[in-house]
Amino acid sequence: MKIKSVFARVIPNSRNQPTIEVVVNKKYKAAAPSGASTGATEVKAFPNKGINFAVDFINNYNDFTGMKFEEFNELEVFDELIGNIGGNGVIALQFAVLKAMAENKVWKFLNPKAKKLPTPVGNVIGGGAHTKEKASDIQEYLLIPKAKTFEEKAFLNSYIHKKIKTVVNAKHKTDEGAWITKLSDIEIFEALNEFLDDDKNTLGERVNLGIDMAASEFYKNNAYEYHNFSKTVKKRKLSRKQQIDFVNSLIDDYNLKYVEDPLDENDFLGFSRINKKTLVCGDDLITTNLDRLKKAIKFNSVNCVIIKPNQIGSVIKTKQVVDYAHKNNVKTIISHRSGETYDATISHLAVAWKIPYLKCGIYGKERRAKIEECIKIEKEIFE
Ligand code: 2PG
Ligand code: MG
Repeated sequence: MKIKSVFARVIPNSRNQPTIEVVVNKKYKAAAPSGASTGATEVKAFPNKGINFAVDFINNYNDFTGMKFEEFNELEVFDELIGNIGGNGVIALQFAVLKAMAENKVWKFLNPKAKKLPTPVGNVIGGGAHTKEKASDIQEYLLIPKAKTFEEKAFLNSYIHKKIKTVVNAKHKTDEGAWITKLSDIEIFEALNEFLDDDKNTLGERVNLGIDMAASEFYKNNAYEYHNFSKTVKKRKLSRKQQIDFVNSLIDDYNLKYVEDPLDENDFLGFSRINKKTLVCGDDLITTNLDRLKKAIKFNSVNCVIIKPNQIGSVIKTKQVVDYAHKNNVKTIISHRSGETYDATISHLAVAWKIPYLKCGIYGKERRAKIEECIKIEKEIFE
């Protein structure tokens, strides 16, 4: 594939914040998302000189025309531009060139033998940094459906999302399309469990629960500060030890199968004390960074890692993290950001790289884009 043109521009993400879109050869478009609960060790989304500088740099300061690309690894040449165009600029550029190389069939280009779709992990109730309203301290209550096909799993998530609105008396949604409720953190677990167990469709057997605590967001002065803890106790401060015990009791009491960022983003040792009968996942802890993943494995902090390409600002380095995790029996979950675009490259990467889980929300056009893409890929593989 030969580059004839590269064009960058500013587009709004789902939170109406500016992000970057890159178009290669007038046809192949890609964009990068943005987080709200970002990890301290993530790369900068945009350079110090700002997003407009990144756009200008791609359009006017760097001539990409004539460059040839045949293989995934050749995308590494763009890694060095991170200082000029930021992590988001590099990712949008690499995704767009990858799409051009693959003529949009990225999964097939990367792995023509791929046969498995990821399980969609869906954010159904939320709060934390993903809303300005009074909501749960826990950022995401997640559904992990069990069914034969991706399409059936995605349907289960949507069905529950639709039904749960009235159960928790919700009116508004978070940035990721999850319901906002005034119920306390504990009451939400109870409402979800009760709903799943009660449902005549035996949903309890077909869906597991998980959470993303994004605990760094409410870790202040050496304590975890809850503002909506339970029905009777609203404000509650937990020490590190109490937080570890609390998370372990949640795993037992509500049969949680997935727990992301239960502790502060630098507490590798604390993570090692979270019960590994569930998937204990590092997001802000690892920030898709190979050195941090190695440290987490050494400390036995996690058995699962979030994969977000723009946290590390390189699709090549992202792949290295995925490979290293799989080699060391650490599960991977590729993830959207709270400020999203219609770009669905992560769906393709999940299939091509055999990533078992895809966290991409349930509701909202930007989230649906990733789900629809997986349904499309499933049809391409199996029909
Ligand atoms: C997370 C993500 C996505 P953000 O914490 O896992 O759900 O949120 O993009 O705001 O970092
Ligand atoms: Mg997270």
